[in-house]
Amino acid sequence: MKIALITGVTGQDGSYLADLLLNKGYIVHGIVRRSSSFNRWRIEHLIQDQNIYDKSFFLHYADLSDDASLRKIFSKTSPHEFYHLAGQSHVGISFKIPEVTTHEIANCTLKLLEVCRDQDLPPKIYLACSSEIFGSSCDLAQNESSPLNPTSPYGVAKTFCFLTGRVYRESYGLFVTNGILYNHESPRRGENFVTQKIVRGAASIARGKTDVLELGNLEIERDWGYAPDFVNGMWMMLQQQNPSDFILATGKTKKLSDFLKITFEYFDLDYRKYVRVNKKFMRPNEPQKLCGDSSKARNVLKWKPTFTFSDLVHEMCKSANTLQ
Ligand code: NDP
Ligand code: GDR
Repeated sequence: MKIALITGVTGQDGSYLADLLLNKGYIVHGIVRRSSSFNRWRIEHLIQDQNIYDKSFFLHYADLSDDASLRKIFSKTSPHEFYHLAGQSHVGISFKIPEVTTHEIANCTLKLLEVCRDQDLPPKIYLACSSEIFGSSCDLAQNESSPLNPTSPYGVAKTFCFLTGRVYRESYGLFVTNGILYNHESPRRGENFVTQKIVRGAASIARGKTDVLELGNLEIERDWGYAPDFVNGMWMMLQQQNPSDFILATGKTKKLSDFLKITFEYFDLDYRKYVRVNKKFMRPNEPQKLCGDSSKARNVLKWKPTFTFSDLVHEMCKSANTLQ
């Protein structure tokens, strides 16, 4: 029976990954940190399931900064697969808290690679890299060999993580796979990412609770996909014989106005009447457009997205519509 360890199990991707691995018959260990209010809503269905919780799904307290607890969890669980997803994940906020962002994404990833190296049987390792490593790319669609040109503290830290993963693979023969993932969204997306902010904002306007949605840069274009598709790709990467780097992306770039239009139409509204720009949500710098070329993942892993852009927006709108 395969054993997996996930950091960031309470997040969007970690929660879908736990669902996927449990469905495949894995024993899943997730790392959670202490916070003043409980934030386990994404894995609540697993915690409430008596056939799963503390039988095939286990939670362990730790923090990326707490070396002793992390080492103990590795000794106790001996994972075959290690999915490292935790860390400060908001690009805009990385400009406000650059040190903690860099510490969590760069230093703590390095530390975890060292912990893995010290295991008698090191696990296969997945590192959560990001399209933000390409930043303002000169390539129309980026592939695994595109130049690295990050534009935020978050992007720089993920670039460190990406390059360090390669160094540990090539120097020590560790199975380290970098997943370079483009934006992926879902009803479990955090509330301060733009897609969730838009669908929840539109739902609130439709219910008459608010009459305006304030956003930052409306001119950007992103390659938005569906999170469960991407999590499936993470698992596929660790089923390979050899480690490598893979881009996961739909290859189709959409404007923010496309997302707004489909969302507000779902609620029978015209977004142009409600959206205002507030400089508070602008970033000092960012890529204007990102588009991923996932040919390698499609050819080698046989991965492909199952959701279209409008499937994704509608799924998120449907979920936001059920909230009070
Ligand atoms: P989320 O923000 O939803 O989840 C982040 C997770 O990391 C949460 O479980 C959070 O715990 C945990 N975490 C943060 N800091 C610490 C810490 N110091 N110690 C322990 N746990 C911590 O992110 P996503 O699920 O969307 O993304 C997963 C990973 O993939 C991230 O590394 C992100 O940067 C990367 N990524 C995401 C993409 C996307 O589009 N979603 C695209 C490319 C990369 P808590 O719940 O307690 O806050
Ligand atoms: P991103 O996602 O920065 O790409 O990082 P986010 O949804 O935060 O922003 C996407 C784009 O929308 C613009 N934008 C706004 N963004 C937010 N959050 N709030 C706003 O009000 C707003 N108005 C406009 C942003 O400027 C940006 O261009 C996500 C995260 O999941 C990262 O962890 C991951 O690495 C990348 O995707 C790929």
